[in-house]
Amino acid sequence: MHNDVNALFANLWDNYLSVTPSAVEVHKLLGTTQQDDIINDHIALRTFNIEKVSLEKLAAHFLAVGYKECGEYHFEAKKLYAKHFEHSDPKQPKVFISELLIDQCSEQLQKIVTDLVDQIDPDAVTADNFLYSGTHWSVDSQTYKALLAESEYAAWMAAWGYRANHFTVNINELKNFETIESVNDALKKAGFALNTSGGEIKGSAEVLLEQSSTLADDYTVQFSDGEMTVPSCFYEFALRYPMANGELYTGFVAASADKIFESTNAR
Ligand code: OOG
Ligand code: NI
Repeated sequence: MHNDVNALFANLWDNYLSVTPSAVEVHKLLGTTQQDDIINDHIALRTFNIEKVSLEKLAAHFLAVGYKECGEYHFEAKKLYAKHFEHSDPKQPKVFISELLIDQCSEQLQKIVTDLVDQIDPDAVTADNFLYSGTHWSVDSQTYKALLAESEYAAWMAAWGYRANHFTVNINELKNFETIESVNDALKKAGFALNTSGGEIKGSAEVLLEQSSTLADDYTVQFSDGEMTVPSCFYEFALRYPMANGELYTGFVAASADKIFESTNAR
């Protein structure tokens, strides 16, 4: 595991960019210079609730670099459970980790997912690079499609594995934009397709968090039986509002998160 939070995030970012070319365009559009003046509010990772690779196993990599567990979230219809983590340095991105509760899924899904996870070398899970190591299995396009019919989340995991599925622009820290509407307008004008599930803007000032996101880039994956183009990763935008004590809300909103998950659904 890393002991340097900045090294961990630099690797997560490079790995995310390698399959999300639109992220560079987002930075060009919203940053005042070319690149590095975007502050990320949070990132997210996904997994399965199988002991070997559970949410807790991913979380251990963040606890090792100074993160603390802060909130938990339930997504009944999608059969997901999630927690979020914060660093003692508020400039470090928050982290949202979810896991698919496979025991609530079909026998077929359980068998496919168990077969994938069985192919992971147990030592890989604690290695420095686990959170940006991608897939550890061979999977064919028919299996991907079988998963897709039951759970977009499971299919995404089969294709992409362990990596950040999004980074999130902290709108509060942008110099040229005040509102999420103005960010969304700039994105649409530049040709980005936004996730409209539950409306372009998820949440409100009342729940202290407004969020929007692009639809994931299309990217060609090498399955064991050939190539197929599938959704990869996306960019999210978050505007936080102050709580009664004047400090910005740092948590997530389950009803909004439920819709953000759909940013990796097929267009
Ligand atoms: C995470 C979706 C939830 C948020 O900010 O509420 C989320 C995911 O797609 O894995 O990122
Ligand atoms: Ni998010």
